[in-house]
Amino acid sequence: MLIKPGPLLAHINSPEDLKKVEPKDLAQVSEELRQYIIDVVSVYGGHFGASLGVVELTTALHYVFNTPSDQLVWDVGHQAYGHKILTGRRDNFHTNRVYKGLSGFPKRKESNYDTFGVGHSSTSISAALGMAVASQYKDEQDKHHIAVIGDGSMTGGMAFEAMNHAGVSNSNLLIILNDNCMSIDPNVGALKDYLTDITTSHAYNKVRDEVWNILGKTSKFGPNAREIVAKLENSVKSFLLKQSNLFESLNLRYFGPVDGHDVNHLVDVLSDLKDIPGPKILHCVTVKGKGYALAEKDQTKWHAPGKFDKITGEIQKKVHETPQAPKYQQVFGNTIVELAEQNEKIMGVTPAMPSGSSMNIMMKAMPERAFDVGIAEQHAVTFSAGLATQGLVPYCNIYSTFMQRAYDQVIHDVCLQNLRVVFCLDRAGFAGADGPTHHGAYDLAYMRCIPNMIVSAPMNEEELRNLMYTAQLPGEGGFTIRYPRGQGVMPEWKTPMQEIEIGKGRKLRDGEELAILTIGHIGNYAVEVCDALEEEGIAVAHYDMRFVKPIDEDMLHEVFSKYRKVITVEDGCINGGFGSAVLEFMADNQYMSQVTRLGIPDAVIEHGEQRQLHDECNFGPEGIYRTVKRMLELAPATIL
Ligand SMILES: Cc1ncc(C[n+]2csc(CCOP(=O)(O)OP(=O)(O)O)c2C)c(N)n1
Repeated sequence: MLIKPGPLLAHINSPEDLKKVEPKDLAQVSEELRQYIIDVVSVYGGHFGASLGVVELTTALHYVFNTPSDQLVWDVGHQAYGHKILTGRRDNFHTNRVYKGLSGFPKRKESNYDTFGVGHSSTSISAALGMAVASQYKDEQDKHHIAVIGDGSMTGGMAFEAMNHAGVSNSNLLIILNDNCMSIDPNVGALKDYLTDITTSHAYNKVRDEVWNILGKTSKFGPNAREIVAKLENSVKSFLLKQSNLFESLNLRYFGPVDGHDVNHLVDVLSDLKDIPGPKILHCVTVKGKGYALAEKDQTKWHAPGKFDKITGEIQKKVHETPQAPKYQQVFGNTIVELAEQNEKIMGVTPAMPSGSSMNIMMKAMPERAFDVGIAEQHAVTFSAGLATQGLVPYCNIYSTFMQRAYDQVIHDVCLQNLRVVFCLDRAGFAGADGPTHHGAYDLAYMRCIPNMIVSAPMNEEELRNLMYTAQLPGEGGFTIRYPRGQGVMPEWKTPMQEIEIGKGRKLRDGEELAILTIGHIGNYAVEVCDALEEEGIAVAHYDMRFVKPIDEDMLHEVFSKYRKVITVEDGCINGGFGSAVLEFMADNQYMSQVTRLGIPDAVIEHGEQRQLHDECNFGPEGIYRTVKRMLELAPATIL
């Protein structure tokens, strides 16, 4: 479907073209950019509200700064659609997030204007500071370095680590705080309150006015009153700002707050800031979803709504003829409440993903027992460890990819102290259209090497519930349960929960020559393959191992005694993951079977639908089927 840009936008193929636009027409360019984002995202899907909120800012930044020589870094990057459209990718923009198309986030490989690859939050200030210090070192004095970071991302510890460094760096860094009071869900924490305070109360301005009024009234200083007040005002200002402004206290010059939707004012302010050297911050107030009424009203829903009818605002839903299985997320959200009703020690923790993980169900039902701690994975884990020291049982739900941030906390704060913290790793395996920054590819490998850690993955909803039930029974150490984004396989999922023996797998069927060993939801592909093979008269065994650690050694003894051909399947990295655990067992126990490991190869796998990516990596049903056939043709291994 051809989507036509507005008349001005149609001629903008680069920031050079944008700079030819008269200032009076910038508002129209912004409006056309907004409309184009609405037109494309409504048809093709993607992130939505965040990009609408920074349309004017994006236009002003590319108008004022000399990109790509000036380095513009977007935090997270889900708001950079306008940036992509203005920097030569307008006509490809309909391929955004599609297999082999544009990435949904800035990506260095994709464009010179994408100065830094993003997807995980709170990295922009560090990256831009690194660039600024490099420019200083190379004596490139004229270069500007700009980090655009949302108030949600500002809650991440890295942003503060970077500001702490920037404040003593004397580098040419401009931080733009895009403050829309929202993360994906409403932003949380004391920083949010602080930002609202400085936006609404203007403590400094109030005091200045009071000083002026007092002096004006008494007119003690006669005709020089104005001059004296100006002097006094300056010293009061610098004193008060240092005292009361968080950013000034960190040695960053603070400007704002400014209206982030007044493009001409933004152009003036940014032009002025260009002349002010050193690290500085501009506080910009914007509205997430600006210009699309429904998105302004329900900002969480319209963060990434999928395809929708732009006129009616109706979001497309797939129509199914048969009852559908629920999403794992939904099962998690309902099950944790069910468990918490029975066990008063259970607590819920999520770093900024209440809706995505469904922890919002518990936050609503039991607000005093479930916490959104902001985009703060490290804190989420250590906070959970703290709860555990007091005998509580925290369920810390973190997307697999974001858990990478908190690895040391898992080792140092949870496992070394053998504390029972339950890690529910959502979005494990391929994240789909979000791409490599979001794939949960490494968790099996990075969790299984830690002592005092149980690593499990359910193959269906019943298994997820049973694992969640088992994890809250008395026990020690970390307990990881990882599951993918999306639907399970059991429409009737509200099964009574029961304990699973830790480290015990399930034999799903016997075979003759070959066994398939799977972990987690991906095992359902093996079921399909075994069914198809059975119809051909080939009996292949299938074991759902459930646990990568402790791995079911009795079951593996059975497998390697009986089958000389084994295939392992996982939707995690093949290096060091589940298949590696099986190979280690085989070597350690002197077995000798032919083993093929299927999983995510040692490469960056780009974005696409989960199924496309499984097929690309050869562990979709066809890949497993082909592998079985190939292995059955192999001559049996001989011991030399
Ligand atoms: C480390 C990490 N944790 C969680 C996320 C998921 N996430 C993506 S966008 C977002 C909200 C960001 O809020 P903000 O920076 O204010 O930008 P806005 O969407 O409001 O424009 C979150 C939590 C992430 N990208 N990275």
